[in-house]
Amino acid sequence: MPTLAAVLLLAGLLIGRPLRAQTSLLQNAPARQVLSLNGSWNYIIDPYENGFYDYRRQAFDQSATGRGGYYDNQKPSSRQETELIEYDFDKSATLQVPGDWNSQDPKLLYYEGTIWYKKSFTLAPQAGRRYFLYFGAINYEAHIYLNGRKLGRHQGGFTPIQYDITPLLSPTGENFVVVKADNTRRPDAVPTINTDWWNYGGITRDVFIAETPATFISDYKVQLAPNDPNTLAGYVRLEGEGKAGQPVALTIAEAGIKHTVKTDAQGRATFRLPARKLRLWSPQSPTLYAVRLSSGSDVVQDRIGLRTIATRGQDILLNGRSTYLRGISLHDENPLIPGRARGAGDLRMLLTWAKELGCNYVRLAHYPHNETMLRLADEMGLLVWAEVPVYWTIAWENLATYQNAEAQLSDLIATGKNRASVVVWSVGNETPPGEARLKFMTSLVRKARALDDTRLISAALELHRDGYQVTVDDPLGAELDLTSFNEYMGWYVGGKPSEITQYTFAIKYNKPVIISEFGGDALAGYHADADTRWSEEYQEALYQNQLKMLSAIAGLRGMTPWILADFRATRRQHPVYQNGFNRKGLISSSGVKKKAFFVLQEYYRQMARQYE
Ligand code: GCB
Repeated sequence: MPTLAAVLLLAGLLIGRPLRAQTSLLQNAPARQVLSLNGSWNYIIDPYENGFYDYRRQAFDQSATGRGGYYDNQKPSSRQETELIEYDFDKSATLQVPGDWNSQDPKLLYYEGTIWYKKSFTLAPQAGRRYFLYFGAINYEAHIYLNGRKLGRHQGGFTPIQYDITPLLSPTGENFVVVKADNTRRPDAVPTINTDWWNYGGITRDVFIAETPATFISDYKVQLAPNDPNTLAGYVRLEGEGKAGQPVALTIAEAGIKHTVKTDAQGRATFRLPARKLRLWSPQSPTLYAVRLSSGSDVVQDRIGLRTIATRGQDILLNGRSTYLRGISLHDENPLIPGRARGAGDLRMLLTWAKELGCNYVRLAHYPHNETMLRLADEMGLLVWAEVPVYWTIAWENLATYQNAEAQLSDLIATGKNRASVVVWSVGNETPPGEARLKFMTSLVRKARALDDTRLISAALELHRDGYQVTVDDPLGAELDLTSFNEYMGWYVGGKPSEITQYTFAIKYNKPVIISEFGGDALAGYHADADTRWSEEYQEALYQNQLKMLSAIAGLRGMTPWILADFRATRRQHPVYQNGFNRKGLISSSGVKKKAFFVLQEYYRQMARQYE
């Protein structure tokens, strides 16, 4: 009898069989020579998946010819319409990419299902060059085709997707790419069907074609060795025919570093170098060094910050100094659209608000955010908690679900590993204790450690209560570097805000405590007394008393209250106070700061004085 694991694996391979394996992600892909495919894409709404299955529900792309789906982008061969073609991308409306579809057309606000996208572009391939089609993110499942040929299928709405398209580009230079994007929620997906954020669909991040020489630097990591400010450590990897035994030069001119390594048979080389008198990266002084890697004709430039992060007992040590994480949680959403953040402008607005609040830290909840966000955090001096959407009730027993979560975690780490801002990898949020979940989450923690030994690993846990006694003893906590938990005293539980100062915390682990969430809803502009829910005064009192209550925790080293700004959430249905928004923001969906914003701002001023 084959094991369940073997059957699942085989099923996954057959169903998801890509015609072209996804190539490992190019490090720093946007810094390559790129042809942007952002802008207008024609689209077809296809709730019946008519462009994917025939009328017997057989997938066209699994048929003998592989033809028949909308990805053929068929056109009548003569001006007279003699052939039966029931779609026409070029005569269809357009959506802007990057961007979710929900916020671009009122009839798509609640849409969950398939939308086809098509973009034509001109690119004549040059001999000796390689071309990679790169999508920053597509939510949730994508089938991707170039010139009618399938590149592959990808699951997961927040991580990059990349294919080597060199052999498929048309010699004439005229090409088209078609994407079937499907945001249908599924119980065994990551995240699962139940979340407290909007299920924005579509091609939500940048799309481009990155060009490299035939042999090229595909990956690198340049960071300080764990807990060692005087040693630079990392690796580089080449791909392509000449990848073995090649010299690769690493230059950081401002730090006086010039070092050459030679790749092994797999195209890999590691390095460990003394690096003295570096100006270390920190929120107060976010120094970024110009880093240059070159091999043969390939050159990649980056701007990299160097810092150490570690824990000692209940302290978090940033560059060896005890630090307090003055944080805020945020979604990858611009509340003013409202919709997914579309690029650097939207993201900078969010981080500027966080800086105004007095933050040195942000929790990028609950899924991988845009690579641009991590770079902005580097530049603006904000530490980052980065997370995968292992949220609430995942299908813990399903092997394919685990593999999916692990792939998303690996891609998150691949994308963020050179960013000084990122100090915490989080493997999930509010997952219910139990044996299968512990196994699943522990495997993710170990995977994260194996991939990156230079950052802290955590997860947002839950607590339990007995009278005024709160206990945090989730066994997963033993695996983690930080004790982080969400608590909603004064909102979901625990009585009114004025009562919550009576709670005391028993925390099992001798580790830094970072409160990953607390908060309550307030409708901006609604004023009442501090016992009236939804009022700004209620939220203000909740923050005042939360800060009192939490300050009694000896190991408290930071927090990321929920949340910077109001955000769309389908579960939030109160017709007066919510209207499809989670109103726990300190800033409203029209950009107005609520009273609680100033409570937290004042507390962060004090904490900055105490720790800096
Ligand atoms: C939580 C979740 C977060 C929700 C929040 C809320 O614990 O982690 O995703 O949005 O509570 O508002 O209920």
